[in-house]
Amino acid sequence: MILIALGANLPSNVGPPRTTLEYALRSLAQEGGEIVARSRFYRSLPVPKSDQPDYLNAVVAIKCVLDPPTLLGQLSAIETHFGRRRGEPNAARSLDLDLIAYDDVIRDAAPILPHPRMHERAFVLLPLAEIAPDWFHPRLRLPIAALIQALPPSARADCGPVADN
Ligand code: PH2
Ligand code: MG
Ligand code: MG
Repeated sequence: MILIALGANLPSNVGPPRTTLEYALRSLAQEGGEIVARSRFYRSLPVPKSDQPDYLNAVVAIKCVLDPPTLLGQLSAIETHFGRRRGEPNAARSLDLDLIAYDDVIRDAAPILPHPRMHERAFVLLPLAEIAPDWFHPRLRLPIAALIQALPPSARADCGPVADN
């Protein structure tokens, strides 16, 4: 299973975050990433806390024949297509597509796999648990339920599904 996390908290050249995420998924499918599952869309407070707009986040599982570096390049090209500008780390963005995990691959060169911060992020773990409740972190050797348990309670409170899914 290949897992991609989507996020946006600024409008893009096609519209508000919800529209951008839906278009980005369409692009991903057209570029050979067959989407096999999509979580609901979640609204989350920016991490770290800031006065940025709230994020819209989701996680999808795809099937794809590209190797991790090639897939990462394709995700980055889709971000650029939807007007993503590279700024400071954690700057507000119109589209973020992160490669979270690629089967059980553990990689120490870019793209680091699983994504090095995914296990600290409610906005990745909660949607991921929806589509892959049995997922197991191959490096930490922990199931997703344990990763969610380990989140601070506030992190879980700051992230929930939107009403209109
Ligand atoms: N992405 C970040 C930094 N902070 N916070 C939330 N809630 N959602 C994100 O997708 C996110 C973030 C860097 O990619
Ligand atoms: Mg990110
Ligand atoms: Mg990113």
